[in-house]
Amino acid sequence: MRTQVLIIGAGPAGLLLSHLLRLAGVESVVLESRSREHCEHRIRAGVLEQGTVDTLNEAGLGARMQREGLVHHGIELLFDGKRHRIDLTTLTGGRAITVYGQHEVVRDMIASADEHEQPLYFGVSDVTLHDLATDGPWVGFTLDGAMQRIDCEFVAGCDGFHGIARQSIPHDALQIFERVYPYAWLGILADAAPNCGELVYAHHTRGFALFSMRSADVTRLYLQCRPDEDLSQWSDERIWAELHARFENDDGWLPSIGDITQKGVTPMRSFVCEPMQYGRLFLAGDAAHIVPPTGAKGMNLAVADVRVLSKALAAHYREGRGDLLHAYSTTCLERVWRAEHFSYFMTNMLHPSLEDSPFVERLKLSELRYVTSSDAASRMLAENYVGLPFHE
Ligand code: RFL
Ligand code: PHB
Repeated sequence: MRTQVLIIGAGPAGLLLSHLLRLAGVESVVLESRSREHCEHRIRAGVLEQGTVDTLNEAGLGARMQREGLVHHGIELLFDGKRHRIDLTTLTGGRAITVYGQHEVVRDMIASADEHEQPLYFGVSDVTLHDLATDGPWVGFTLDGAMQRIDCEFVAGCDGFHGIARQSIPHDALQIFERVYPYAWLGILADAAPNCGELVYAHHTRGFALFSMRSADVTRLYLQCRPDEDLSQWSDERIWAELHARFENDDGWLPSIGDITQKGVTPMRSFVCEPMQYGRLFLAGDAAHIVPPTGAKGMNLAVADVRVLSKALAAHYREGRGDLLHAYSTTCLERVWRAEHFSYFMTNMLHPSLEDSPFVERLKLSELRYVTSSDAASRMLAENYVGLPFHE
C-alpha cells in the first residue's frame, strides 16, 4: 500500500486532519489502535472555542454540533462562597464557546469518513515508523493478524500523549518541557439535567470543583483529588456530599443530583515537545503537548495544529511550496505556549494544594478577586478562554 500522508491516531487531531486533507485533494490513510466503539464513546473534553467551531463548520462537519451544541456566553468563578460571572461575549467583542462533547465531534468525523470512503483502519497493532529522516518514510503494523506496510510521503503523529510517534524520534532531536501537578481530577457523568446555564469553576478550601454539562439531560462534574486516588473509596453518596460542600455559596445554588453513570481520574500535566517535527514526521495534538484541563484547551489545540498542518501540506502538494511545512512547528508552538501559560495560570489559581503556605493561598484568592473585578483582568481571562483568533 502507498499513500501521501499516513496518519496515526483517530482522535480529534487525526480524524480532522484526514478530513481537511481530503477537502484539499491530498490522500491519506488513518491507523487507529483502538476499536471504533471505543473511540466513539471515550468521554473527554467538552468545551469548543469559537475558532474550533468555525473550523468544523467551514469543513462541513458542524451540522449536528449546530443543532445539539450548547452555546455559552459566560462562565462563573465561585470563591469565598460567592459566584462571579465572567461575561465572555461582552469582553471579547462577541465571541462565545460551545459545549459539545469530544466523543460527539469524533462520531461526526467518523461518520463523514465513512460517507466519503476515507481509508480508516481500527484495531491495528505493532505500529512502527521507519526512515523518517528520508524522503521515503514507511509505517509497519499488524491488522487482523497480518503484517502490513504502507509507504508514504509524510507521517502525521496524531496518536496522543502515550502514542508511538513522538517516541520514534531520537531523544537528542527533541527538547521536552514538563510539569506534573500534585493533584488530579475525579470526573463523573450524571443523569441529571444541568441546573445552571454556564460552567462553574469553584475554588474551595476543600479543593477545586467544576460543574459542566454534556447535554440538556447530562451533567459533567469534577472534583480535585489525589493523583493516586482510589476510586473504590468514592461512593456516589460521598461524591455528591463533597461536590455540595465545595459548591456551597450564598445564593443556595447546588448541582442537581442524578445517577452517576461514569467515574474516572484524570491526571494533570503540562508538557511540550520542541520541535513538533522530525524529518517527514509531524506531531499534532496531545502527541506534542498536554495542558491540564482547567483551561479547556486540549482538544482546541489539536484542532489548531491540524488546521496549520493541512494548509501546509496542501501548499506543498498544490503549489510546491515548502515554507509552510518548514514553519509548522514554530507556527503551532506560538499558540501552544499561550495555551500552556493560560492553563497553568487557571490551574494554579483555582486549586488549593497541601503544598501551599497560607501566604500562597491568600495570593490565589487575591488573584480570583482581581480577575472578577478588574475589567482588564477579566478581559485577559475571557480572551484566552474563548481562544485567540486564527491569523489566516
Ligand atoms: P487523542 O484524543 O488522545 O487521540 C489519539 C488517538 O491515537 C490512538 N493511538 C494509536 N493509534 C495507533 N497506533 C498507536 N500506537 C496509537 N497510540 C495511540 C489513540 O487510541 C487515540 O484514539 O489525541 P488528540 O487527537 O491529539 O486529541 C487531544 C484531545 O483528546 C485532548 O487534548 C482533550 O481531550 C483534552 N481535554 C480537553 N480539551 C479541551 O479542549 N477542552 C476540554 O474541556 C477538555 N477537557 C480533556 C478534558 C481531557 C480529559 N482527559 C481524560 C485526558 C477533560 C478530560 C477529563
Ligand atoms: C468538561 O466539560 O469536560 C470540561 C469543561 C471545562 C474544563 C474541563 C473539562 O475546563
